[in-house]
Amino acid sequence: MKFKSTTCFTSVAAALLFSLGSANAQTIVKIGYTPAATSHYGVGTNVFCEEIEKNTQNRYKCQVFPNGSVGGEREMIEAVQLGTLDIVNTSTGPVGNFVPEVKIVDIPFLFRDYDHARSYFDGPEGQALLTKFPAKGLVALTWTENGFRHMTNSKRSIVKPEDASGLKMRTMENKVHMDGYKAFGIRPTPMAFPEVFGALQQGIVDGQENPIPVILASKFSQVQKYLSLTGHVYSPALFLTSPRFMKKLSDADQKVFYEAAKKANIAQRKKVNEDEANGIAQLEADGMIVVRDVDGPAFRKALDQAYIQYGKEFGADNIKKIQDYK
Ligand code: EAX
Repeated sequence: MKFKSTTCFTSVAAALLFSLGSANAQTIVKIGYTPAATSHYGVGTNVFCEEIEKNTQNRYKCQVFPNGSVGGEREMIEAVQLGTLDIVNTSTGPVGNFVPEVKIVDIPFLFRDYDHARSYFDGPEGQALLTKFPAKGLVALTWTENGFRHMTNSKRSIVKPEDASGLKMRTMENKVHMDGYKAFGIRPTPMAFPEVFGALQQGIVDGQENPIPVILASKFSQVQKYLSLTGHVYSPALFLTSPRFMKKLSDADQKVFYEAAKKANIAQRKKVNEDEANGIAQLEADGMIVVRDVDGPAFRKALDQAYIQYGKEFGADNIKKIQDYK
């Protein structure tokens, strides 16, 4: 008798707890990126998180890992595939190693300016690239933006490729970039982003290249004297998750995540615009010597041979199609 009533009580309590639990169930979404929380990645990610929290009535909540605190971009993409991280806001730096179709967009001097790049990625070709990810255990929620990359170093002002020649520069783990930079005479040293500040500080490398928003947020002015506005390559970014993660969401929640990513992209690009407008003066005020009148044609010319190689690898027509995209 006693036994029976205990059992009864236990099952009622369990049922009650279960229903309370499911009413309040909150799923934590782990999301990471390499730059600081103050960066354009931080701005975009915060908008994403606010949107999913608001539009799922807090059934989903972000746990954000900025500063490469859970790894560099390659490691975070692997973690997303494995399911130990839910989402990464990453540049395309290492992405071509996972989804080869993306490599073509990393060719130096492919995009003229922000309008060109943004309209390409928002257009049918850019959107079609996003469909290549599921086959590789990834889902691309949206393109977003890192920005046009510029060179910094501790040795000298770079105006033309000869000035860059011989410098040991940290690059992303991206062969398309490295092939181009070799043509400038640079000695490329691929390295994950979380190691870059230390490597610059210790003189393991002379320089690095990144967009203004990254240079700012990473305080590279503390360890680099010279900034040249080479704009030698556009660096796209992506919100990546996995098919496994998406399958756990209802159709309505999937829509919320896609819409949140779109809003995040708008905010992230806006922060890039602001940093482009104000950041260079800030870096000068921080003591950097800035070269604005870079010899663009000489840098482009230095890539003639590399472009022949790119043409063989990606198809000269495909490259031209992107360059001519309107
Ligand atoms: O994605 O690794 C890099 O240089 C990237 O530009 C940076 O982490 C932002």
